[in-house]
Amino acid sequence: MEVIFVTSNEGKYREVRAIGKKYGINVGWMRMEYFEPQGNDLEEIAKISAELLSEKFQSPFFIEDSGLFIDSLNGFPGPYSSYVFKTIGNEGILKLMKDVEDRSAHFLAVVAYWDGEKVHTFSGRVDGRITDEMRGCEGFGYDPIFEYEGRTFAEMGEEKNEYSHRRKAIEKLFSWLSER
Ligand code: ITT
Repeated sequence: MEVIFVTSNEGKYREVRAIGKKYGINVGWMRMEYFEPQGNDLEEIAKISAELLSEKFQSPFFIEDSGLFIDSLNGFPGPYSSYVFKTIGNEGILKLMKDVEDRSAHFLAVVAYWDGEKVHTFSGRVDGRITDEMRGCEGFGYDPIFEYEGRTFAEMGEEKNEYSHRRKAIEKLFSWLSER
């Protein structure tokens, strides 16, 4: 089975392709940016984005919207994670978190699959903490500052795929597709 993943983010695509292999699902990459409405609810954003995008596609596809939510910053950057990463990046987040004691945070991923008629969503979450400094050089985005059970995602390499928010959301999609 082949499914198309629409994303501009190569790091996301690589991870999803590796998860697909475990399910015998071949993940094709449609590399493009698409319109995402603003809002506070990742699931709503992913659903509307996929619906809008479906006007351009003849066959099924999925997108994935994700974000980093930091407790002591009331969930910031959350749905604005992409913009915040491009503007202040990991260094900016570490500055905001300087001397902050509560460093708990989570990643959330929402996958929105267009089946040709409607959108189905699947979500995944992983809890961890924000480090004091960047560690590790693998992965992408906020991986060097997100620690899960003692190691940052950027220090884990492929192992990140066992625990990540994306793994959990994508696994739900792939097992649902396998049962159909
Ligand atoms: P799309 O084309 O798929 O939208 P994007 O990079 O803009 O790609 P999002 O809109 O979902 O993706 O924004 C998510 C932001 O959070 C983005 O800056 C990512 O780098 C970051 N992010 C998401 N998942 C991550 C992960 O597993 N590790 C580190 N950073 C992550």
